Amino acid sequence: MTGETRVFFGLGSNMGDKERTLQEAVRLLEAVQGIQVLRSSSLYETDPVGYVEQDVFYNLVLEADVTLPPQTLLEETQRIEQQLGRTRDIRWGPRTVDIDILLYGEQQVDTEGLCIPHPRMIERAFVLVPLAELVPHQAIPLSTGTNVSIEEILSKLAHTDGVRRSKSFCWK
Ligand code: PH2
Ligand code: MG
Ligand code: MG
Repeated sequence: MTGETRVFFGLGSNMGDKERTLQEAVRLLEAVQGIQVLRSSSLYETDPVGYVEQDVFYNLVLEADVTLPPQTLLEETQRIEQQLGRTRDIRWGPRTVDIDILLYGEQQVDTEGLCIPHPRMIERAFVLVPLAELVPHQAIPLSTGTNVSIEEILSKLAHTDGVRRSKSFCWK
C-alpha cells in the first residue's frame, strides 16, 4: 500500500449533455478504489483551443487523493473515457469527455503515453483558470527544473477571455 498523493485532474466535454457527462465522469472516478475526489472547481464554458471548428467546451478541475501509481491511474481514466463514449478521431477534436492527469503530487513522469505535469497545461487558460480557483499558490514543477506558482503562470497568459465561469459544479 503506497501513501496518498494529491492529484489534480482536468476534465473537458463538448458533445452531448456536457454537464451530465462531467458529473458521470466524476461519479466514475469516485467509484475507483484508490481515488477519493475532494473538491471541484466551478464549471467553465470555454472556447475551443487547437481545433476551433467545434462546439464550446465545459471544463473543470478536480482535486483528489489517490493511492494508485500514475500508470494505473491513466488506465482508469482511459477506461472511464471509453465507458462514456469517447472515440479518438480528430486530435484536439470533439469529445464526450477528456480526463487529463494534470499534477501527481510533486512528481514528474515522462513515459510513453504519460507526461506529468501535463505538458500543455501551462499554456491553457481552460486548465489554469479552474486550477487557480482551487490552489492558486501551488507550485508546478517545470521541465526546466524550476517551480512556478499557478497564479504566476496565469498572470503571464495573454488571453483568458475564452474561459468564462458558468456556475458551481455539483458532483455529489
Ligand atoms: N481540449 C483539447 C483541445 N482543445 N479546448 C477547450 N476549450 N477545452 C478543452 O478541454 C480542450 C480544448 C484537447 O484535450
Ligand atoms: Mg486534454
Ligand atoms: Mg486527454
